Amino acid sequence: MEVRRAPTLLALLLVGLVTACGGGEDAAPGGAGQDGVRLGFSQVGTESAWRLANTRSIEHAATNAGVRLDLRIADGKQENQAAAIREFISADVDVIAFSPVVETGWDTLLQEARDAGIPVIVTDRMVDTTDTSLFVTMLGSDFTAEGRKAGEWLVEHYRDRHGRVRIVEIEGTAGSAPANQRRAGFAEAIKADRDLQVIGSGDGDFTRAQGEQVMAGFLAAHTGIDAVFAHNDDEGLGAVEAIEAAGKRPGTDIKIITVDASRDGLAALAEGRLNYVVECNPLLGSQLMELVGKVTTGQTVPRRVVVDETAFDREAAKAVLHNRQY
Ligand code: GYE
Repeated sequence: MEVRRAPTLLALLLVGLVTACGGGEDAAPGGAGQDGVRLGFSQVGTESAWRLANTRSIEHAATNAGVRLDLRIADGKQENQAAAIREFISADVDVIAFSPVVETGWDTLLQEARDAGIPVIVTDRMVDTTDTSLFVTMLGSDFTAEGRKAGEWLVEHYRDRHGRVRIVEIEGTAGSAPANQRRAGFAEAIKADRDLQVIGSGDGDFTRAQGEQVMAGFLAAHTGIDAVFAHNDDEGLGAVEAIEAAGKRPGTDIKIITVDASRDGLAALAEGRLNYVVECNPLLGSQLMELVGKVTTGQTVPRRVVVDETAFDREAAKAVLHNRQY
């Protein structure tokens, strides 16, 4: 396996070695056409628990399948992804896969890959392109459905309450598919009850630190916030800290809904500091390797592969927490 990484990632890799042991989902055997295939994969960054689990999943699945993985981490910058993808093209890898930081601005690059005859698999986050034949398939979650599930929980929770419900939204990275689509799905669902109103929204960049900062700003600017929709667990956990620092009880005085269902998110839910967590599964490695095998052996693949997901309330979180893989 050819893996080039920035030295700063060493710490993350060590964490990966420690926590990877139970990794059943990545145990798919090789032999499905992937052996020896050279895959260039451009990853978004290291912003969240989800992202670290996703990277680990892809690394393990590549090892198991005998795929020679060239992994590049873009530190949340589109230009780094563009540079990595151009290097993959010059190195003439067999397949390129990437999780685009933001949705737009990929057409030229995808065209360059096509001109070089290298198939591209989009994973996790969708691209917004004028020509969808520029990539062979997209493997990832339905973010709109995730946002909808978050909104539906609020509609249900406040069903018997009359009067305005003040919601603040901590969004994911501006311009990213999960931020755009979770926002849209959520807005669509809360339309069912006119009392539910988003009174503020800010970019939490999918990190705990930024989530905390954005929430502190909301608490300073608004009184009587009832609920928070954070686009991922990390932001939601940052919001928990800001709420506690403001002398309020997260989960009780202010309801919090998040997305991902990482171990930390579910632990906070089990403790009652979060109220509802929508699942977004990062363990995409073995499915990605399967697609890589099919693409390189000329088999047809579906245009879109959607990941199965659920959502958790407090009791459900308690039930799964003990063997959560990420
Ligand atoms: O929800 C967030 C991560 O693209 C689905 O990115 C992914 C999102 C995930 O940083 O935690």
